[in-house]
Amino acid sequence: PSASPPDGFRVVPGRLDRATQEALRDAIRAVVAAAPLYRPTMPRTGKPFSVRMTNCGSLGWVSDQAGYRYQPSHPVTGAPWPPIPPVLLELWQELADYPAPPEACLVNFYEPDARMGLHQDLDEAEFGAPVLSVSLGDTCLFRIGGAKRGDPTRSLRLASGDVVLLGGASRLAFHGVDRIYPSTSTLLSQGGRINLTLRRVSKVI
Ligand code: MD3
Ligand code: FE
Repeated sequence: PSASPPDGFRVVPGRLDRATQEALRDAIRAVVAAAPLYRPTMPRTGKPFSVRMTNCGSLGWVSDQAGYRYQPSHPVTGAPWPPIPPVLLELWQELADYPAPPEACLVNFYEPDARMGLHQDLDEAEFGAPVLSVSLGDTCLFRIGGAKRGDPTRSLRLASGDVVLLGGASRLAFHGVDRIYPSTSTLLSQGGRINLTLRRVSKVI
């Protein structure tokens, strides 16, 4: 049986039209030119992620053998992260219902065989802000459960242009990406999936 969605979980299918997706794709290309995708490693084990990542914003999420954290610069180049594209800041203003802008935009790039195991996002100081997710490119199978690892989960497909808001109780829900459906979008010429997550990291005083 499929679980009921946690409170505060909101999916907006097809929120971005094709032209906006193309503009966002091009903006993310520019971000990646300034802050190259890199492959993070797991804390302690050093096992590489199958997802490649980069960030834009004043802070970016990184993972290496020392742990998970937010930092102001790229772990490989040492350069500050590039700014968050204005179209994403506008989307946050419209949908997040939070009185301050996002500080971090994590860019996840999935090749067809990439996955993200079930996890919680706990590295932010502010859990009162939602996470806003934008999917671009190939469709994925996304899974979300409850606040405990063993809680029942529900699976849904996220397609290019879909926006998801994770606020309220859903902010602390376990979630992951079980698979990518190859060749389900023409947005990215080389295929694959991009997920952008906008996050508030520090509390607003
Ligand atoms: C539910 N990314 O970057 S986005 C992540 O598709 C992450 O790349 C996935 O999980 C991806 O941490 C899922 C949707 C999402 C993002 C953040 C959440 C779901 C969430 C935070 C709390 C609960
Ligand atoms: Fe997550």
